[in-house]
Amino acid sequence: MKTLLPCVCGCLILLSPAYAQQMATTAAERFATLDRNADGEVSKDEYDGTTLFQALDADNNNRVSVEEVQAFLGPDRDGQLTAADRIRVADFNGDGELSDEEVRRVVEMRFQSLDTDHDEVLTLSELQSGFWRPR
Ligand SMILES: [Ca+2]
Ligand SMILES: [Ca+2]
Ligand SMILES: [Ca+2]
Ligand SMILES: [Ca+2]
Repeated sequence: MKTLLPCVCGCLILLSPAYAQQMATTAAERFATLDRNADGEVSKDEYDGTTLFQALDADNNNRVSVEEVQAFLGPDRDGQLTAADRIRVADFNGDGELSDEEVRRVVEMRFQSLDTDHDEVLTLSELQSGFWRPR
């Protein structure tokens, strides 16, 4: 996967110049986990809860923490849910972290609402800005 990163990063910089620089490389790396054919976008086929969970769970302890969501989404931006808020939206059992089951449950309902330009694929910026909206 590492060798594909320059391509992915290049696409992201074109798509989102404003915050591409402050976005951690790790977010792009994790997006690349979802983007299996490395075209810089995540299609419906590529977007599934298990893969997203793996992309989020940076330390592979089978729990997604606030910090891991934060790292994936990048810095909080004005008017958006914080990483902690987003965890709460999906955290059905209220333990403050997400299991793969909780991630999958949310993901199943989410593709359409994340795909804000309705081109049937998700960019990293679509994924980050819409991730776990309350509705
Ligand atoms: Ca793809
Ligand atoms: Ca973890
Ligand atoms: Ca939980
Ligand atoms: Ca789209």
